Amino acid sequence: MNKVSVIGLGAMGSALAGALLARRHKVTVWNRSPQKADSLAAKGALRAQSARDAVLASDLVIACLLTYETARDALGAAGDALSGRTLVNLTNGTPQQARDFGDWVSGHGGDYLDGGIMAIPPMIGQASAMILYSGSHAAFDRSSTTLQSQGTAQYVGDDAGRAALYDLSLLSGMYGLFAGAIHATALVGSEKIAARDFMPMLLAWLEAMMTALPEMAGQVDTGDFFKDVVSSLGMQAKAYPNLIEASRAQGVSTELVEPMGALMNRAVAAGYGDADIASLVQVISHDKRGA
Ligand code: FVH
Repeated sequence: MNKVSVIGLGAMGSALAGALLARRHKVTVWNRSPQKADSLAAKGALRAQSARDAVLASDLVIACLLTYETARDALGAAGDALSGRTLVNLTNGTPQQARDFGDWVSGHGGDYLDGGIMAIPPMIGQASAMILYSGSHAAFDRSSTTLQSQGTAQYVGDDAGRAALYDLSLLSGMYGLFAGAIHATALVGSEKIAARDFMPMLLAWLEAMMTALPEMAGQVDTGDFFKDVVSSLGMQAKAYPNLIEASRAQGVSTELVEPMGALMNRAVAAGYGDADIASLVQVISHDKRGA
C-alpha cells in the first residue's frame, strides 16, 4: 500500500483523495474545515489533526488548495516536515508562483512537483483527466504509479513553472472558446432562438474552424504569415465591426468581442492586412506591459 497525504479537500482535492482510496492507497487527509474529510474517512482515509501531521504521515504529499496564498497559509508551518519528502502541488497559479513555491520546498530539503489539472473533479481517476507535471524528474518517476492513478500524468519539464504555463495556456484556449460561444448564444437569443436549437450549428462551425489550427501553428513556427493566405486579416477587420454593431442593435453587450476587433485593427495598422489571422500571435507577443 502506497502512503499518500492529501492536503485540501475542496471539490478537486476530495476527488483526488477518492481516486487514491479507490486504488487502495493508504491516504491521510487534512482540510482547514475538518468536516470535508468525513466522507473520505468513511471510505478509509486517515484524518490528520494538522497540515504538518499530514505531511509527516507520508513520503508523498499532494496539496490542492484554492490559491498559492492559501497553500502558504496551509503549509507554512509544515516546512521543516517536508525534508526528504515529495510535495506535489496541484493548486492553480502562475509559473513564477510555482517556481517560488518549489524553491521554498527545496529550501526545506523536499522534492517539488508542480501540477496543472486539465480536468474537472468527476473526471479524476480516468484516462481522460490530463494532469501536467513539472519540477523534479526523479520525484515524478518515483511517484509515477500513484500519479497515473489520478489521470493521465504527463511530465513537461524540470522548470517547476512549466506545468503552470501549459495549464494557463490551455485555459486561455478554453475561455476563448467559451467567450465566443457565450456571445454567439446571446446574439441568436436576442431573436428568441433557443440555445439548444442553435448549438448543433455552432458546434459544426467550430469543428470546421478548428481544423485550421495546425496550419496556424505552422505559420507561427515559421513566422511566415503572408504565404497562401485564404482569408486575409484586412478582410476580416472590415467585417468584424458588423458583429459589434449588430450586437449593440440587438441589445447584447459587446464586452466579450470588442478586444478582438481592436487587436485586428492594430495589426492591420502595423502592416498585417494581407497576412493570415495567425499573425496576431506575433502582434501580441513580447508585450511585457503587465510584467
Ligand atoms: N474544480 C475544478 O473544476 C478545477 C479543475 C482544475 C483545477 N482547479 C484548481 O484546483 C484547485 C482547488 O480547486 P477546488 O475545486 O478544490 O476548489 P474549492 O472546492 O473551492 O476548494 C478550495 C480548497 O482550498 C482550501 N482553502 C481555501 N483557503 C484556505 C486557507 N486560507 N487555508 C487553508 N485552506 C484553504 C479550502 O478549504 P476549506 O474552505 O474547505 O476550509 C478547500 O480545501 C484550485 O487552485 C483550482 O483553480 C479546480
